Amino acid sequence: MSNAHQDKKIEKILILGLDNSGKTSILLTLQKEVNLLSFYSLKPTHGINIVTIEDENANTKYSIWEFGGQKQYREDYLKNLQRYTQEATKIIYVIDVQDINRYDLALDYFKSIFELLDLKKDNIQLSIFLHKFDPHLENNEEFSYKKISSRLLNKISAIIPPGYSYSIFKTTIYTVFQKTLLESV
Ligand SMILES: Nc1nc2c(ncn2[C@@H]2O[C@H](COP(=O)(O)OP(=O)(O)OP(=O)(O)O)[C@@H](O)[C@H]2O)c(=O)[nH]1
Ligand SMILES: [Mg+2]
Repeated sequence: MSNAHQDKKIEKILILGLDNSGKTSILLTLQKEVNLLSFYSLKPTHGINIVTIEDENANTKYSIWEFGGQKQYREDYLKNLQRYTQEATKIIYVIDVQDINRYDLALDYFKSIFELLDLKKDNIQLSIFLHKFDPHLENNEEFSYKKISSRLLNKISAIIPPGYSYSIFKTTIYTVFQKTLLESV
């Protein structure tokens, strides 16, 4: 029997963000879920949900840890954060871009996480997903680069110490479906 399975590199990725920001949905898209109904019937995640995804081509196994974002859980994680980040290679922080009223809460949670971690020392990459950036928002003034910069981007960069590199992505479950449609033509 081949031992290729054991040779796979394991990457531990943590996904954090407020409740309802779209973390489980992002996990589903990573698992190549294409049935829209699966996204509509989602329930809040209780505690931590760990999913393993294998990438045959990259010979890598991803262990993805979703941290259910409801308030009672958030407080708990912050008490034990160092334990969870052990051996993590990447943190994805998800912000629901459509939930403008909760931007400040999302930024507060981000700040609390960041203050407890030494990402540079632990060699953890950071990505921020501005999620639910659905196609119809692209031409909406409320979500223009200027508005997003003053409400989110500038505040994010003020939280992150200078010299620490991170990536910010606009994400939405809908482009996955658009892509699927195009590819199948
Ligand atoms: N418009 C839109 N809705 C989305 C998108 N992604 C997820 N949703 C919806 O947002 C809701 C919450 O999604 P979840 O993935 O369960 O959110 P979560 O961050 O896992 O929530 P917790 O587990 O409670 O922390 C669901 O009704 C999804 O269908 C998106 O890209 N666009
Ligand atoms: Mg969830």
